[in-house]
Amino acid sequence: RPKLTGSELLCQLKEKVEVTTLTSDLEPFSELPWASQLPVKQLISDVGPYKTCAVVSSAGALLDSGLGKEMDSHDAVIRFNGAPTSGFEKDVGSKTTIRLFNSQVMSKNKHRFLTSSLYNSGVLVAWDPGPFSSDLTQWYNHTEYPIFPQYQKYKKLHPRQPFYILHPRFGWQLWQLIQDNMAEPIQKNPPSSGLLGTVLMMSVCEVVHVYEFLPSRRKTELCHYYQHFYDAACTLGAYHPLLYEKNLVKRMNLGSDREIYMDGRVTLPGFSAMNC
Ligand code: NCC
Repeated sequence: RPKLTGSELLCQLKEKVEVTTLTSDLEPFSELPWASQLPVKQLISDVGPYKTCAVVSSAGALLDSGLGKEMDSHDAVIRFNGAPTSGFEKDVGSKTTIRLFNSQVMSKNKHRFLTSSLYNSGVLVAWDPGPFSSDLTQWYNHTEYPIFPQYQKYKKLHPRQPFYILHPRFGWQLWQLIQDNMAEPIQKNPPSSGLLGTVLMMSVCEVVHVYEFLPSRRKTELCHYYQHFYDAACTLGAYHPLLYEKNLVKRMNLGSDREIYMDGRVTLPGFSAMNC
């Protein structure tokens, strides 16, 4: 199979991967008493469109980047899991338009999902690894973490805050695209929150800048900019096919290698701005 060029890859992404979220009319949810807590419409029809967007990874290498102002100058900013801005504004900015997190964050006590003010503003988006078949009933009965009970509790506390749940099909479509463009078999786990969020932003923004997903000259084993914890797997991947995700993003980057090296910045076109 011939190796696709960057623009071919981008078009394949636009054609084959759809950012789908759960809506109240979807089975089996439509039959459940709490269905009305789910959004009526898809995230991508409710959110944006934005001109410029920033995707801020949680990598330790963001420390001392001094890129906070640049990140905040975008129309929308997405952050991940429990990544804070308070105390780190100089390096990661302070604007949070969308927060995307995995179901561990909603369930493990240490994250204080129901009470922490971190989650109380902006658009929330959650995901949990579903079965490869993306069968919703099968997933509903065997989620990895209790995403649905936690969702209901949160919605009771904050009924007006927009809160979406990603359809597992989105993650697996993205996984398939990665696999289709790699010479070797990759681990069968969904892509990381960082890549899910990047593709989400490509769906609602004209231009997307991704920060420190591809490691810059500041590359470090420090896992997160907000924690004293060192593990190279945070940057290279263990559970997630992170190395392959990064390979794909490197191939799709419209910016220069120097920008990656100096600032860890990647530039991707939004789907609406692409001619395929
Ligand atoms: O670490 P995590 O991700 O929260 O980071 C968010 C996204 O930033 C990118 N990243 C992060 C660190 C780093 N050194 N390099 C990076 O490129 C990745 O794209 C990553 O997705 C996740 O994807 O949801 C993940 O979540 C954590 C953890 O669950 C949460 O932080 C909550 O504590 C996972 N770690 C563990 O389960 C121990 C991690 O594997 C993936």
